[in-house]
Amino acid sequence: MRIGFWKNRISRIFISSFLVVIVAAMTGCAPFDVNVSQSTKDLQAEAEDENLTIVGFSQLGSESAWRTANTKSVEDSLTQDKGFFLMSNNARQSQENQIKALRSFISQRVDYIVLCPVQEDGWETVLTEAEEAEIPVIILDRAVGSDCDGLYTTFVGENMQEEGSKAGKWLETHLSDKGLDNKDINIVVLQGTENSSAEIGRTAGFDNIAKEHPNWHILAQKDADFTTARGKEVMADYLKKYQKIDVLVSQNDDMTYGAIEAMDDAGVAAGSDVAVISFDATKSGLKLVQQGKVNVDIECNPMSGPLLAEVINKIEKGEKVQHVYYLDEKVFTKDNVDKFIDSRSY
Ligand code: GYE
Repeated sequence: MRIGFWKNRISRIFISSFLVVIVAAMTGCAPFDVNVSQSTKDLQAEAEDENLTIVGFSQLGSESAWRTANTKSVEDSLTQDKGFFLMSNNARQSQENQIKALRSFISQRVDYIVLCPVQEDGWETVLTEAEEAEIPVIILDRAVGSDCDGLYTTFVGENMQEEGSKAGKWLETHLSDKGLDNKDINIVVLQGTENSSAEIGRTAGFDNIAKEHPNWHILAQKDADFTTARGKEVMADYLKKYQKIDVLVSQNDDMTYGAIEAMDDAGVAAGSDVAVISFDATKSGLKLVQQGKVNVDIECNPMSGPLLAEVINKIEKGEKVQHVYYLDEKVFTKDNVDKFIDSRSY
C-alpha cells in the first residue's frame, strides 16, 4: 500500500500543475503542455473537497463493439459519485500513445494507473517509472508480458487461452456429433491484433486442442486486427486460395461480420458450408448464432468496470487483493442463445 505523502490528492495535481506554469513562465520553456482545461480545473477544485481517488485510464483504442462496451463499463463504474476522478485516454491502437499517456499520468501523480495494453511486450520501462513514482498499476482486459510480472498490482480481465480451448472443445463435439471425427478438416483462422494477449491466448488455446487431431489441418492463421474490414479482406483471400474450407475460427465478432460478407459474396453459406467459430458474444454476434450463420460464439466479457472499482476500493482500504481476477464467461450456441440475447447490453 503506497504511503501517499500528501493527504489531499487533487491538491497535489493542482499544485504540481501550478508550479510547472510558474517554472514555464520564468524560463519560457514549458517541459510539457500544461493545458488543464477550465472544466478540469473546476472538477479538480470540486474533487479537492471530496478527496476523490484519481485514476489514469489508458484504453488501447475503439476498434470494436467489444472495446466500446469495455470503455463504457469503466467510465460508468469510476464516476465522481462513486468516489473517483477518472482521466481517460484513447490510444487509437498505438503503444506509443499509451506510453505517452502513462507518463502524463505519472507526471500528474494520479493515485492509480489502469492500463489496457494493445500488445504484450514493450511495457517494462514505463511500468518501472510508475513503480518508482509509487503509483499502483492495474492491468485491464489484455495482459502484459511476463517481464512485467512484478510491476503491476493486479490483472482484471478475461482468460483468453481458456476461450481458445473452449473453441477447440466445441469443434471436437461438433465434428463427433456429425460423425466427422476422422475426416480431414480444413481450418482457417482470422487472428486478432498481432502480439495482443487476446490473439496469443486464443491461438494457443485452440492450437493445443488442434494438435491432438492429426486430421485437423490449419491452412492459415492471419492477422485481421479485430476489425470488420480486415476480416472481410483476409477471408476473401482465403476463399480464393483454398478449394475447401470446413471451419473458420474468427477471434472476434467484428472480424466475423466481415468474413460472413466475404462468404456471401463468394456464394458460400456461413454456418453450414463453413462452420463458424467466433469470439466476444456481442449482441450482434449472438443474432448471427440465432440465424445459424455463426455456430458458436465464445464469450469474452468486457464488463470489467465494476470489478475494477471493487479492487481499487479494496487497495484503498489496505485490503489484500488477488494478482489475477478473471470474469465469468459462457459459450453460446443455438441451444442457449435465446435465453441470454435480450439481456446483452452491447
Ligand atoms: O476480443 C476484441 C477487442 O482485448 C479481449 O479486443 C479484447 C479483444 C476483443 O478488439 O473485440
